[in-house]
Amino acid sequence: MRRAQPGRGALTTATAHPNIALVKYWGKRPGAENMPATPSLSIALDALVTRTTVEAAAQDSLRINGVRQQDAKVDDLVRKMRAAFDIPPLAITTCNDFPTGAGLASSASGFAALVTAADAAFDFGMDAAERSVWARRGSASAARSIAGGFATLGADTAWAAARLANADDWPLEVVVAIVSNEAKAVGSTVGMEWTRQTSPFYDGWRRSAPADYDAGRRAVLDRDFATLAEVSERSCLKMHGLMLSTTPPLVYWNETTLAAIHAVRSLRDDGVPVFFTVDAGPQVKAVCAPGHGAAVAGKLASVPGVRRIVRGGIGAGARVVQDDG
Ligand code: 2P0
Repeated sequence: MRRAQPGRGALTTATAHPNIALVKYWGKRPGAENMPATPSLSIALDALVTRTTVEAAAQDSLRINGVRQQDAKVDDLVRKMRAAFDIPPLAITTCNDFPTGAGLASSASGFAALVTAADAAFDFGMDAAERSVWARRGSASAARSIAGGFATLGADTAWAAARLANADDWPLEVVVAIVSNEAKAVGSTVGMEWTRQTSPFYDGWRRSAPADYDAGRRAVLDRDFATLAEVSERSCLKMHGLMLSTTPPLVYWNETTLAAIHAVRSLRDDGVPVFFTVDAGPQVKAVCAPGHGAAVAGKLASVPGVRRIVRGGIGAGARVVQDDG
């Protein structure tokens, strides 16, 4: 067991961005390590931020967006970390500046910020790969929020996310169309397990995912927008086909989701370099080449049912910040 340094545990703050997968993960390998069954490729969203503080305290507590609560996944990760590190009772406070549990990857940014803050507060001395593995144990997509930028998570990265490229290398823009503020009815962990057990398409999904991953990686390395668009939409629609083929069915879209998808496709038909992706929730994320964000935001804002537009670029990895930072 690595020991926490005496006197450590002072209030420490970390931030992390959610990420959206362009090549999706859905389904887990057997075992307790929360290993995805398929590799994934993501971009971090700089416009959305989770801010998490940890501090040694008299007893464990968790506050999410100002509300004291219990969270089985947080409890489970803290328990696993305590088996490896000497960690006193912890006060964890986390805030998202976006809807929680609505398909905006709040668990990804949340676990990435938590592990990063705990590592710094107690001087565990983890490198980014170790933090990524711990974040993955909390929520697999969180592994990618540790890396930030364009991140990959696969067998080739030993299931610790790796940074494939930075925002500066290829400053794509992202426009998120918020089409619902409601928390999703079925969480990803449960939904994935239903899919694994019941979808007749699950084997095809698992077998075909590595080719999408390889094509997506290559497209990022080549800055090949058209190929990245094709691969990303294919991976997204394949995942939602898989979800629809699950018993009970996982229908994460609402009518505005589909209208927004059509709006993105029609923009592309008009020559705008843009593609869509949708995660385990109804929100539509449009990714476009640099300089096209305003046109994409304008089009999506005009879709009936779109409640809010969030525009941004590609964000950095999880990091420690000053308390007033
Ligand atoms: C992804 N999603 O690759 C896919 C696409 C949602 C749709 O990873 O069970 O929160 O905590 O590991 O990482 C959401 O699942 O699930 C997710 P757990 P996670 O981004």
